[in-house]
Parts: sequence; C-alpha cells; structure tokens
Amino acid sequence: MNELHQKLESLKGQALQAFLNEKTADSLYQMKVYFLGKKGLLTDILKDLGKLPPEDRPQVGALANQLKNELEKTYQSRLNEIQRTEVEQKLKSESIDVTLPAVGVCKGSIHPVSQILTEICSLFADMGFDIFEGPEIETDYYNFEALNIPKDHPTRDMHDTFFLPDQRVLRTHTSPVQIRLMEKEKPPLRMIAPGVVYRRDSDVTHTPMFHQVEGLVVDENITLAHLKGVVETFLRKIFDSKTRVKFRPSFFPFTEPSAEVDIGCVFCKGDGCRVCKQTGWLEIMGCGMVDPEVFCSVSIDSERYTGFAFGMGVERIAMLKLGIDDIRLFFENEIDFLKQF
Ligand code: 2U9
Repeated sequence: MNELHQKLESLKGQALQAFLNEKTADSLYQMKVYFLGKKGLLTDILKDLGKLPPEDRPQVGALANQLKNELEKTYQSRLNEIQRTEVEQKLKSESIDVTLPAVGVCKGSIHPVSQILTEICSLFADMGFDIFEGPEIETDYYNFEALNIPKDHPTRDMHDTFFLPDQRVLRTHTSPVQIRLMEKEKPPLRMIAPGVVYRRDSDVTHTPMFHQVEGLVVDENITLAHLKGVVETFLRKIFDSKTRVKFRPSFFPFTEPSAEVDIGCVFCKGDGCRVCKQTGWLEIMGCGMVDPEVFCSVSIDSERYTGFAFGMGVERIAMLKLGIDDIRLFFENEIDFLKQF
C-alpha cells in the first residue's frame, strides 16, 4: 500500500465518522464540503497523484472515485436520517392533545361608560325626553357664539378648546346640538343630547375626550321648580332613592340663573371622606334657566318661552356609581379592568 493509498483510507475513516456525528443538515453539509468540496481534503490528496509511478495511478484513481461515491452515499443517507428526525420532532412538538379541556372563549361586555350612558338616556326617555345627536366637529358659532360666549370672553378659557382650521373646533360640550334643534323646531321641546366632547385637559379626573349628557326643556311657563324637579328625580333614580341633592348658585354664560348640583357623598353618606374632601358632598352636574340671549340667537321669543338646561359628565357619574378613582382607566382598554363590569 503506497502513501497515497493510506491517506485515502484514513480520510475515509475520518469522513464516515464525521458524517455520522453531525446532527443537523447544515453542519452535515459543512462536513461534506470540508472532505469532498472543490477545495476539500480529497482534492488536496489527489494533487499528489502525479507524483506516483504511472502504473500505480489508475488503481489509486479508481480507489479515489470509489471512495468519493461511498462517502456521497453515506452523506445522503445521513441527511435523510437527519431530515426524518427533524420532521418527527416537529410533528411531536406540534401535536395537539385533543383530550385537553377547551380554552374558554371570552365573551365581550358593554363598556362601563356605555352602560351608564344607556342608563342615563333611558331614565330621561322614561320622563318623556327625546334624544338628539350632532357633529363632533363644530363651528365657532355653534360651540360658542350662539351660546352667549363671545370671542375674547374669559369663559372661553375654561373650555380648553382643540382648534381646527377654518374657525372650526372639536366641540367642547354637546350644547351645539340644542342650538341646531332650536333653529329647526319650535317649542315645546324636551330633549337630551348625549355624546363625546373634547377638552385639552388630562389628569385623574379629566381626559381629552369624555362623554356628556345635556338636557333642554323649553315651553311656556317653565320655571326653576321644573328644573329642580327633573334634576332631583333623575339623581334619585340613577343613584339612591334617598340621595340628598343641593343646588349651589354658579355662573354659565348660557344660563341665568345658574347652579351647580351636589349630591350627598355616595361613599361616606355625608360623614366626610377622602373622595368628598371631608365635605360630605360631591359635585355632580350643572344647570340653569336658559339665558334670553341664547333664545335670541335661535329666534325663540323669550317673552313667551322660558326653558331650563342641564349638563353632566358621564365618566364622573360612572366613577361615582362604580367606585373608580381614576378616569383614565376607562380609556386604557385593560381587559382585567373592563371585565369586572
Ligand atoms: C343651551 C342652553 C343651555 C347646558 C348646561 C351645564 C350647565 C354644566 C357641565 C357639567 C359637567 C359640563 O361635563 S361638564 O364639565 N355642564 O354645568 N351645562 S347648563 O346648558 C345649555 C345648553 C344648551 C342651548
């Protein structure tokens, strides 16, 4: 056996061992390139073929070919084996245990703010109120001017308005709905306007978008007594039938006189707690008799007709009814929070 012959035999042993040791198709291929590739060990060994006596060359050449074929075969069968194992492992890991209990399908639920909004609307509907909606993008006229809030009036600051091009705004209250209705319909009117409104404000009790329900009643001989009756009835239905209700004088440009309405604290029942800041009272809504200037904007005769209006924040009512202390929870869409309701 000449030296070349020995080298080929040794390469065969190493290559067979290496092929059997490899565990992945990639590394097996690397090994094939290492031994049998163009720049591999076999090519290297055969470079010395020319140094052999001519009579030995055919025999060694044939041996090299035979070796190459054998190694190719071993490579292929090892590759098949690896691929089969890979498929088997994949099937095993992806197999489905049909005896496992089924994963429950989560049923959605109505958002707490929508639930309270629906409850508010249905209470007013029961009292004979119609429901109207309007656009969320409003003109300066419908959001401010027609409501007796002229340009440069200090109360505009309180509205924290989002301004849009062309004198348009995101409505800061649903009051434009009442203006649009009064332009079209003559009294008697008894309606509420639910919907989203926008103000540039954000903390534990304010979000840039929130829901309001405003109400309006216009007819001959409507008085503050009607306003008090409707507001008290509503609050005792939405909270507790024994809820204490208090009217405090206030100011709004669109109502005169105006009042803010407090209820006895729903948490401490009036004893004083953190939520009511030890006062025993919670501010819940605003209201008043429609200012004659507003009737003038919509050409309703304020000598003949009077009216009352009120407004409330839906999230605030939801927070008090459901015992939630951060308004932002309503808008975070956390399933664990929402599924409690
Ligand atoms: C017209 C005339 C009068 C609607 C009113 C309030 C008082 C009020 C606030 C409650 C909490 C807004 O969401 S809040 O910050 N609203 O206090 N709203 S009277 O008065 C109107 C509306 C339309 C034509």
